[in-house]
Amino acid sequence: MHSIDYIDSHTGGEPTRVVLSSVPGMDRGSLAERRAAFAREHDRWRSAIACEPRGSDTMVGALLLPPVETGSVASVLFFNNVGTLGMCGHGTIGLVRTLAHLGRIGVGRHAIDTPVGTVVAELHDDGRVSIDNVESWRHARAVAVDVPGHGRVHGDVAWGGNWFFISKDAPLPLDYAHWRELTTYTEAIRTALESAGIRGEDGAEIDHIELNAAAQDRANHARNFVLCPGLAYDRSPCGTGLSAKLACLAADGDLAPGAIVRMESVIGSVFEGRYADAGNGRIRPRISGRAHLMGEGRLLIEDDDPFAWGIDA
Ligand code: PYC
Repeated sequence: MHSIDYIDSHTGGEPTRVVLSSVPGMDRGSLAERRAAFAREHDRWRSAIACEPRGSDTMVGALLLPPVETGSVASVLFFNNVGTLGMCGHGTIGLVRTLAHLGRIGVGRHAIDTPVGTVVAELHDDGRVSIDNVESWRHARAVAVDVPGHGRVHGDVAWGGNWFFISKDAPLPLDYAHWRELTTYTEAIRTALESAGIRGEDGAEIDHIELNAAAQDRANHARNFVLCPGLAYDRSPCGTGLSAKLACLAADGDLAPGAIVRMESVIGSVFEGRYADAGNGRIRPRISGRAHLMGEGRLLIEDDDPFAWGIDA
């Protein structure tokens, strides 16, 4: 029998499962190499932790590792029901809440290493968390893609720690009541991008699709719907998606450095975003939100359980 200690939190409704136990093969190499090794050789641990019956398609796992950079407090590898993630904004906010709960960090700034770079998290004294995310940029503007059943859809391709296609072309209001139709629509966009060979830099797959619309709450500036790689929609306003959106707003000259964007998710949870100019057409986004603890415990993996390693394993 294997056992895995974890702490669950949610950030704006999107869950994060911080994995405190060690997983085989994760003790050497750069974080990018460990991410690749986790996917290649230890994928059953991902599915055991994130997939049903212990997890769900919304679950983001956060494998907690020792820091690799001098001055960092921790490293983290994020994963979900289908694979690994470069960065995860809501997940980092959940990780910071968890590290504070464990007494490993206090109020202040803390560097955290990820496979796509080091981010700096600030735990505020009211419990909110701000993340200075990895540098983000727009790769391509107003890309057109023909989506079967929906016609031509336009959007920007941008990096915010993951690759996003960001569009204002939405057939329906971005309401919780329409999450099924919006999921089907954004999945069709994703398939069409893949068929058309539209990718991010260096041929990277665009595995997140983000729709943007006006906010429904007058206190906010915009609302999004984000389809995650495993085809669940993000309950939070998606920290890496907001970072990518800030890069597009900056590239269009529609948002000044330091100006705040309050982004609602499709369930109405809110992240605040702003950016600093990083030069060369890039920005350094700062995303703020709040996570709440939900549970802590020990996952058990019995050898004779036919679904020991998760339903997709
Ligand atoms: O907050 O960056 C994020 C995120 C990515 C996937 C789910 N949430």
